[in-house]
Amino acid sequence: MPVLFDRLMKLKEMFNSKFGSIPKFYVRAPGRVNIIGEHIDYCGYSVLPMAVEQDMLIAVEPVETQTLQLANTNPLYPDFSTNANNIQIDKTKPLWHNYFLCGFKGIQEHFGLSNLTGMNCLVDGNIPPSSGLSSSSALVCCAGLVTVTVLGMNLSKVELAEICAKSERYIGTEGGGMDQSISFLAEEGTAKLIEFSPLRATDVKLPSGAVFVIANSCVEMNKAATSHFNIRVMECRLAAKLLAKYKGLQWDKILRLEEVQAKLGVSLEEMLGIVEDALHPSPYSPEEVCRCLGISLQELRTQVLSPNTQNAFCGKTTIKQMLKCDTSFSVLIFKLYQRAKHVYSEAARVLQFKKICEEAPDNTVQLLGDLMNQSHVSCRDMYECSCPELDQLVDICRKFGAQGSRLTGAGWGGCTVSIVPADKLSSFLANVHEAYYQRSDRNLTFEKQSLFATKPGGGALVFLEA
Ligand code: ADP
Ligand code: NG1
Repeated sequence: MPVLFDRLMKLKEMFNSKFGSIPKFYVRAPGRVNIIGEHIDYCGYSVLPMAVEQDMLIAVEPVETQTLQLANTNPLYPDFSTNANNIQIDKTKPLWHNYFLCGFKGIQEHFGLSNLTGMNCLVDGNIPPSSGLSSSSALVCCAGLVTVTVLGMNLSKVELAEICAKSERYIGTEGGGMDQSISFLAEEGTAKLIEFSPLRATDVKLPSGAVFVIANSCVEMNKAATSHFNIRVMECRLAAKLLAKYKGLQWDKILRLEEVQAKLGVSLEEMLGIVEDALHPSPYSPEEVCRCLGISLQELRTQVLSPNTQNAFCGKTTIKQMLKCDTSFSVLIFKLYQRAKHVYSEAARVLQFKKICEEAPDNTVQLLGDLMNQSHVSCRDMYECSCPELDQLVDICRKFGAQGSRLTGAGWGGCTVSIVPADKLSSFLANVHEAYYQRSDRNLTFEKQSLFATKPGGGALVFLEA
């Protein structure tokens, strides 16, 4: 708390020199670390994250005019201002203020408001950006809570999480809702099982004999600036449709792999068998997908894929532009078997993880570590969302005492999370630091936050005074 208090005081001072007034209130929304359950939230499956201490803080003053003015304590993020009733979010450039605008617009649309007054906001974040700890969602959630507070409206945490999950998609990525849910629903001292449709969060008590350690590979990966993420979302959607068609379900209405399982009423293990029967390990071309579904390429583009996943084809923003983009379209391949295998097996690992935490057998830490290791292998080999630095870091963490280690968040860079027996923590930190971080070519902008033990933190909240 003293650290937070110091940050709030600095924010107040900086706000005063920037806007010439004192903030009326402050909002905080945390980042998160996903302990297990990667790339399955957008397939409808439960995930198991906890909030981290690092967060987004915003100092706010409502104003009489319609101008929304945004400033940031970090000079990397330039000032921005716009009319509060004409919010434009440019999907082609994920500039920082666009994440704020996502949260703002989500609330504005939820209440159907068109005559909003403006506000002055100063943002201060200490979550390493583009590192899988959800800096972007913390900013979207913080902005959403700022907007609701200025409007004097009331929304439940679940409603806020759902609105912010939907509105972050304005930036162009088709995320599933884990990050916004934990940012609002987190509670100090407990990880959460987050389930979707309907959204709910259940406490998961982590073992007392172990510590969760985050290590940053120092490779940044901005989801909205690349197409990796949306291509995976698209592959999962296509896999769901092919599996549904194979089993004689009405495939055109199906969007997520979880819906196939629910409609068939079978277990996750049985779904893995169905994937073996229905899909082949060699990649699918768009033409083969169309043949399997009995549709044309144009129908695949316009009716099966959402606007955000269509963009993944070639970065074109409209269908018209995309239809001209045949080269990028035909070089695309879809690894449907591998993606579906990852999703169904990862969904099962989340449930096993929770069960082990509840039953707490003598070898709990080892069993949880095994699941985390399996998760990393599946992310690396089946989902192909790791990178050489993450693989190296995971190996180093295991070598120096982690019972399990895996990439966390979207991947292709960013952080790992490891489960480390409490009595090995200090030697683990020293050895991993020496083995991974003492190289001069590592980008250590967030050096102090590159390697640290973390505990489940609390969720988003509003402070009236600093
Ligand atoms: P993450 O995994 O951290 O959510 P993303 O690549 O999705 O990564 O989002 C990172 C983006 O979020 C940054 O490029 C920046 O636009 C925004 N962002 C992160 N931290 C801050 C901050 N402190 N202030 C303003 N914007 C931020
Ligand atoms: P990151 O990039 O770690 O914030 C993204 C998605 C999540 C989830 C994970 C992978 C957004 C806002 N977040 O998280 O919903 O799909 O990847 O498990 O799109």
